[in-house]
Amino acid sequence: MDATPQEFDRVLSSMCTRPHPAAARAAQRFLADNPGDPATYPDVAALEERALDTLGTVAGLDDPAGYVAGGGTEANLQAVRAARDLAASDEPVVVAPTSVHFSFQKAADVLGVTLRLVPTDDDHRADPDAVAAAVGDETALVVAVAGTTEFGRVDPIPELAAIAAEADARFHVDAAWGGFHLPFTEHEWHFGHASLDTLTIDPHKVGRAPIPAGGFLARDRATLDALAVETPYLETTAQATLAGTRSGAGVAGAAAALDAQWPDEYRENHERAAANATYLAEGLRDRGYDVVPPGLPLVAFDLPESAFDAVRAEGWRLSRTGSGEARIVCMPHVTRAMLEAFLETLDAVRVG
Ligand code: 0PR
Repeated sequence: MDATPQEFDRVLSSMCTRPHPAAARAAQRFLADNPGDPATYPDVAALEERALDTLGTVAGLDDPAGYVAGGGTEANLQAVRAARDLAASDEPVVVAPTSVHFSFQKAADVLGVTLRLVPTDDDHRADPDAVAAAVGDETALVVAVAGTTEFGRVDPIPELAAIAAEADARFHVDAAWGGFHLPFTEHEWHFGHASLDTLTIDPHKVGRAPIPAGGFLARDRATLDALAVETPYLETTAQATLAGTRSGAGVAGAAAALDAQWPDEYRENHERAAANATYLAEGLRDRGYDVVPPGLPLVAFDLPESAFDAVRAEGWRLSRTGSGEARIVCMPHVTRAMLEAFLETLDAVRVG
């Protein structure tokens, strides 16, 4: 098979995007380096420290602990793992809104903890009263989402942090997708705004790093110590990551993406994406579609099955939420011209 990479000019629902050119170049240079063995590959290890520092700056954390993970799934799993291992209870429970990414289901399965999902409010955000009612002595971790996968919502982070603290539970924020939009909004979401223990923020989504590059941040070094295992035959003595061998391309790409874009290009991207989301939501409303008002730049709207199939047949890569709305993620590659063309397709399939 003569395979070619996917063009991005009709990709609307993915959280992946074209990597930043500087990040792609850096990735190419570090293809064979293994950040999992910093004593043998010190330069890529230094790039990881640099990336981590910038991620800390983005997320309001001086001197962050953490690392460049394989993606948001690994970062979320590690947050659950640390909470499980530091918990007082033998049967730890993770309390999270139903809007959490399905990676928490995987984490619960792999780690043998119970995931207690709490219904969201009418605006698809975590409901603090419902979360407070769901926590108890066995709660090891409360999870909030800053930029939900389906509706781009930001949970009330300070209130949820207070509920976690009251219950003596740890608190994790999943900003895997939202983390490079939020610094340019009024939302309270990071370590500087509330008492968080851990946070996920992925360079390989809005950060425009090549895949794989997730971000796992922890307030205290003790979190990483809880995750660390001894590495008897390596020069370094312990490893806190889930993977052993890791992608030097991912780490170097993330460091270069952050260097090139934080903060100015990320701000420009946010402003462009937010304007595009508003444009699209208005365009859809003008045409009579029911639109979920966008939070962060992601537009979900009701689209009949037949129209959904027809636009997909025109090559648009579109997916749906669990409740059936079509969803368009205004990623860096999603331009105004693309959205105009998409609306034209919608008009054509409606007439046709
Ligand atoms: N947390 C949140 C809030 C996410 O949206 C995602 C991914 C994750 C964690 C997990 O991150 P990784 O996929 O890096 O492990 N959300 C995307 C989604 O489910 C993943 C995705 C990305 C799916 C690109 C399709 C695609 O083309 O939509």
